[in-house]
This record gives sequence, structure tokens and C-alpha cells, in this order.
Amino acid sequence: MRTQIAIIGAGPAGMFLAHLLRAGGIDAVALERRDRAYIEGRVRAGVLERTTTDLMARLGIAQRLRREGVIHTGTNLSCDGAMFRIDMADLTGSDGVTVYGQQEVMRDLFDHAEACGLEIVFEASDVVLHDIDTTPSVTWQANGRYFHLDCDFIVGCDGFHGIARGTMPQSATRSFERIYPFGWLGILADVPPANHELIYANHERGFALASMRSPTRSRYYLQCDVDEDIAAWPDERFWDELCLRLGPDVGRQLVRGPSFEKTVAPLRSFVIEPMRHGRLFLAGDAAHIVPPTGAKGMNLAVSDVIMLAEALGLFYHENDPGGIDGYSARALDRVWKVERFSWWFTSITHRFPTTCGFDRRMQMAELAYLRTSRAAQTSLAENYVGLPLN
Ligand code: RFL
Ligand code: PHB
Repeated sequence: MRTQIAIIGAGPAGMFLAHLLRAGGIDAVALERRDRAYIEGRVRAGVLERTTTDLMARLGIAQRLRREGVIHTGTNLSCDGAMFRIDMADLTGSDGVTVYGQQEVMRDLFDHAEACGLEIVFEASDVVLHDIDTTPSVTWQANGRYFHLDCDFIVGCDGFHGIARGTMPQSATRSFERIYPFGWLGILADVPPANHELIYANHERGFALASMRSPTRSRYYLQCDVDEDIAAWPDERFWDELCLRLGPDVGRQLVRGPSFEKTVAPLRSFVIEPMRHGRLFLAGDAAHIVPPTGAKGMNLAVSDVIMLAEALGLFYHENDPGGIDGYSARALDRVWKVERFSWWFTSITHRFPTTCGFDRRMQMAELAYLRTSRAAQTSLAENYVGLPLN
């Protein structure tokens, strides 16, 4: 078998890339370890930047997004229960962001892939990349059979725990990492959200986030220990703690109900440089991780693959290798800015085990500055709605 681009992983990065390549007349095959239902069931991102929603429109997969996505023109910060709003639309001259779950995005991507006959191999096990410096190929197993695919390039879109990044020689790469000493305990519940927009809360007991998936489905997070025992968090304890951290005004609006999803996610910042070795490119979580505080992970995966698809288009249609040669530097320039924002937003909103009186006062001063300074709010807003593609 032969194709131009072998894509490893059919998460947001892999599927957006597959669609972009198809739209650009480039052949691709995506290999995915899991099945479709598993990927659509994974509860993850909730906030889409304009770049992501524009891309969905360009690919012709925005019908449901237009009907069901909820535009948020502002977001809210709270410090020990006192809340203030950042009017993102006014500050940036944009629409703001769209609340539409990653699960819905994946469903739209897969439905459209089926309709236009994109080649996705689900449940591909033992995926191995070969000869990434010369004439690349990929092998895998499925249904008890062994497969071999020759290609021009491989793109690792296989997430943080994938295999593509590890195929690059260690001597040719450098990675940068910060592991945060806490996680997020997240729940979903079919109750109306406590507030019509998101609330990022810094409380002395720890961070809390009030988010949503729709007017009838709420998504809430509490900062917790990395090795938190979920069994120690029956719903009532979760709601009580959330009420405390969001403060009495919001707490009074909180509608409680049974949760149907409860998981702990660790928080990490990570970048590998460069994002290309030989004929292997990396995109999305395979190359970088941000803590979820800025709602950036999936959006960053999208901006990577937009840049990569442009570069591959130049290579195949204009015979110009400039795009693929510049891909890593161009993508990393934006990645580091988003890493900075996600790290900063995490550091002013979370309780660190080492936080001393001085650190806490610094956090409170950051939030007090944000409450009153249009310049500070504009900086947050332009990052939150999404930096332009460089
Ligand atoms: P994914 O989604 O991890 O997909 C990688 C795919 O590769 C497959 N795979 C393999 N396939 C074949 N062979 C192998 N050896 C393979 N190894 C792995 C996997 O099965 C999988 O299907 O990476 P991708 O595509 O780069 O997308 C990244 C995003 O999923 C991620 O950044 C976001 O979910 C992060 N994130 C958020 N992003 C946002 O933009 N906005 C948000 O509001 C937001 N909230 C969040 C989040 C992530 C969270 N968690 C749980 C980590 C909230 C949370 C709690
Ligand atoms: C979510 O709704 O899952 C969500 C929203 C905003 C974030 C992170 C996650 O910053």
C-alpha cells in the first residue's frame, strides 16, 4: 500500500489534518489505535477559538456547531468569591469564543470523513514507524493481519502518550517540561450551569472552574491532588466544595444533580523542539501539552495542522520545500506564546503547596490589577480568544 501522508492518531489533530489534506488534493491515511466510539466518548475540551470554528466552516462541518454551539463574549474571574467579568468581545473586537465540546467536534469530523470516504484505520495495534530519515513507511496489525504502508511523510498526531515522538533520535531533540503539583477533578452533570458564562475561581482552598456543554449540561472542575481518590468524592462532597470555592453569590445559583462522569486529569506543560525530524512531523499533543486552564490544547492542535497542511500544499503543488522546512519554527513560535499564557493563567489561579503569604498576595494583586486595568484585561482577552496565526 502507498499514500502521500501517513497520519498516526485520529484525534482532533489527525482528523483536522486528514480533512485539510483531502481539501488540498493530498492523499492521506490515518491510523488510530482505538475505535470511533472511544474517541467520541472522551470528555475533554469545551472552548473553541475562532480559528477552530472558522476551520470547521471552511471544511463544511459547521452545521451543528452553528445550531448548538454557544458563543461567549465574556469570561469571569473570581477571587475568594468576588467575581468580575472580562468582556472579551469588546476588548478584542472579536465574537469571543464558542462553547462546543470536543466530543461533538470529533463526531462532526468522523461523520464528514465517512461521507467523503477519508481513509481511517481504527483499532490499528503495534503501529511502528520505519526509516523516517529516508524512505518512510508504517506497519501495524489489525484483525490479526499485518499491514505495511509506504509514504512520503509521516505526521505524528498521536497525543502525549503516542509513539511518534519517541521515534525521533533523542540527540536531535530537546524537551521542556513542568509538572504541576495538582490535578483537576472534573464532573459532568445534566443540570443548568450556575452562570451563563465560565467562571475561573481562585480560592484559598484551591482553584475551581464552572463551565458547561449546553444550557442543560454543566461541566465543573476542582483543583485536587494528582493522586486524588475519586471514591473519596461522592457528588455531595463535590457540590459542597464547589459552592465554597465559587463563593456564596454563585453558590446560591448552583443546581446540584447526579454526575455521570468523574475523572482526575494531571496538569503539565511540555514542548519538544523541533517538531520535525527527517520525514516525520509532530502536531498537537504529540509535540506539546498545556495545562487546561487557558482552554488551549485542542485549539493549538488545530493551528499546528493548519500550518502543516499549508506547508505540504506548497511542497506538492508548488514544488516549494520552504513551508515544510519552516514548519517547526513557525509552529513553535505560536506554541510558546500559548504555553506562556496557559502557564501564567494557571499560576495566578491555583493554590501551590509551596504558596507562602507573599505568593498569595502576588496572586491577589494580579487579580486586582486584572479587575481594574483595561490593558491587563485586553492581554488576557486576546490570548483567550486565540492569537492570530503567525
Ligand atoms: P489526542 O486527542 O490525544 O489524540 C491522539 C490520538 O492518537 C491515538 N494514538 C495512537 N494511534 C495509533 N497508534 C498509536 N500508537 C497511538 N497512540 C495514540 C489516540 O488513541 C488518540 O485518538 O491528541 P490531539 O489530536 O493532539 O488533540 C489534543 C486535544 O485532545 C487536547 O489538547 C485537548 O483535549 C486539551 N483540552 C482542551 N483543549 C482546548 O482547546 N480547550 C479546552 O477547553 C480543553 N479542555 C483539555 C481540556 C484536556 C483535558 N484533559 C482530560 C487532558 C480539559 C481537560 C480536562
Ligand atoms: C471545559 O469546559 O471542559 C473547559 C473549559 C475551559 C477550560 C478548560 C476546560 O479552561
